[in-house]
Amino acid sequence: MKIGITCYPTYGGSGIVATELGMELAARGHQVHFISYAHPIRLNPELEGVHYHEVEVANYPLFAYPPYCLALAARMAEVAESYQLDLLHVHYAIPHSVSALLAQQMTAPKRRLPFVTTLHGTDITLVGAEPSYFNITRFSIEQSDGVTAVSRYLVDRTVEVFGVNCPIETIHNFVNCEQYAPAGDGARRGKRLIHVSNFRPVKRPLDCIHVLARVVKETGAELWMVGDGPERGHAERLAHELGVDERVKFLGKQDHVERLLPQADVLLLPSEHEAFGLAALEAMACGVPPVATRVGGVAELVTHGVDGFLEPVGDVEGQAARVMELLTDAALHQRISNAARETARTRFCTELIIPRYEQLYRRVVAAG
Ligand code: GMT
Repeated sequence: MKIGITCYPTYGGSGIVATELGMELAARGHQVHFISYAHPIRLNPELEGVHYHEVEVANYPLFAYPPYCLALAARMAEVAESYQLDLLHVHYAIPHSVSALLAQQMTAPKRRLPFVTTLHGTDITLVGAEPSYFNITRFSIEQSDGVTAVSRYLVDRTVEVFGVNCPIETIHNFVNCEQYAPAGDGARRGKRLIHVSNFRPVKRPLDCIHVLARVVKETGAELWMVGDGPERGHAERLAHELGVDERVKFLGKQDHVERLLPQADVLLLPSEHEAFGLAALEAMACGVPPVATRVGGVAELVTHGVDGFLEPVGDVEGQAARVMELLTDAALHQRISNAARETARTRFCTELIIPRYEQLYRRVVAAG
């Protein structure tokens, strides 16, 4: 098939899922066209079957806000016609599904251009629920030819918040278990915690510093903070205030987290909301147990006490207690690590999830 994919190209779960999906589809023989304002960070441009089309947003003094949504729609329609696309697949509803709807109408006289919208989380739980975006988000979801969400939780939230009555299919996030794998020698790595996020307040990165401060004395642990965003400065200051700055390394944005994760012992995911928790899945595939919060769709991935631990939001004492257990009890760590890898391999690997998208594409195209 010839598939157009649109996503946010920067660091963020939805863009990562869209990019990995596109590359997996190309590896299966599909022709994939990424349409966005910048080259998606994880996209390997050398891959056979992968194309990238940049959206240029012309500015003018009259525009207080350059109309990206329109430029994107026009580019989608142009690429669809030039490359005879079978469908568009947009990730994150706002504004991508609205642009796809416009592109569909622009191309309608010549060709049918169905589009699939994948909901990722904050497009529903935070941004989409804002009064100024509410109606258009609901409208563009209902107008989509296929809608998926990354967890059952997010399906329920979408129905609850927006009252949409179109079918929404749960297709969980996935991980390439060959690329994301435990360190070769199987040896314990030491006492290293890792946090991977875009450092937005919803991720509560400061909680990671509080957790480290509670375990550092007994364990001598260190913490790798991977990513960047608005909370980074606060996290750095807090590490200094709590006297653990020497034990925290801020690595900034990283393109190859699959090389960092296997070097850690525990992943910290203390988020306030999480529709799925891709960072936890990637860690689990590497055999790194997650200590996460019991929010949103995380429990669809992590089974408490089996392949990771789930604690309440903001309960840094509880999270620190779990980290202590994992860092001081080698048998427990090994058991949870093995189970985490097994969960990733048997429930969320690419071989299981990508065919679900292919089936949906075939259905949506055949519906015409
Ligand atoms: O908030 C983020 O972490 C980024 C956001 C995004 O859309 O870029 O992530 C969401 O999508 C990820 C991929 O599907 C999910 O794993 C995350 O749980 C979800 N984030 C939230 O719901 C906060």
